Amino acid sequence: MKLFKHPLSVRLLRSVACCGFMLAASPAFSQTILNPGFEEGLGDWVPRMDRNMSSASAEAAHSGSYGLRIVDQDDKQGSGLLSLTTDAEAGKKYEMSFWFRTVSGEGGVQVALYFLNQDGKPIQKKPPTVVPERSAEWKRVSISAVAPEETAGMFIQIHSMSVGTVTADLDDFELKEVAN
Ligand SMILES: [Ca+2]
Repeated sequence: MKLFKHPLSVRLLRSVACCGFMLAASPAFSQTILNPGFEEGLGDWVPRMDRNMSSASAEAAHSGSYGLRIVDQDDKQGSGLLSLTTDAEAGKKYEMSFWFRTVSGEGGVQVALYFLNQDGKPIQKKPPTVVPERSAEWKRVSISAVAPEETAGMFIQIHSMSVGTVTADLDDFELKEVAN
């Protein structure tokens, strides 16, 4: 029986998140993604090379009071936001979903699901990634993937692509095991 949230581990994860993908050596990850609807601002999300492009905004809410708004006005650089790592097991299939809409701009936003080994390192060079099509209306986007061998955890990366500018809203993330 694992704890839903282990405060010390979460602090460790936060303290090392600035240094790339090195996460806590002895994982005690939460079982589900924390703050999936941005109701607590960017709490439990980790900006990484974000350039202050990601923020929680009432205008970006699909449900609740807040959502994630990405304002990328730089046509050479993009945003970066990571979820905390959650439990995952090799061989199990996981579905990541979220709601998305485009406010303005032609640039893309890519959302990737990284699987990590026990050392907190990404296993795949090219993680499962989805780039939602432009849509002025909210739409649900999902992707599923089987966790590769050696998987010990997983996290979500939200990145507005470096080429092009875009303002986009994302909300109501969900990450769950599905039938394989
Ligand atoms: Ca929300």
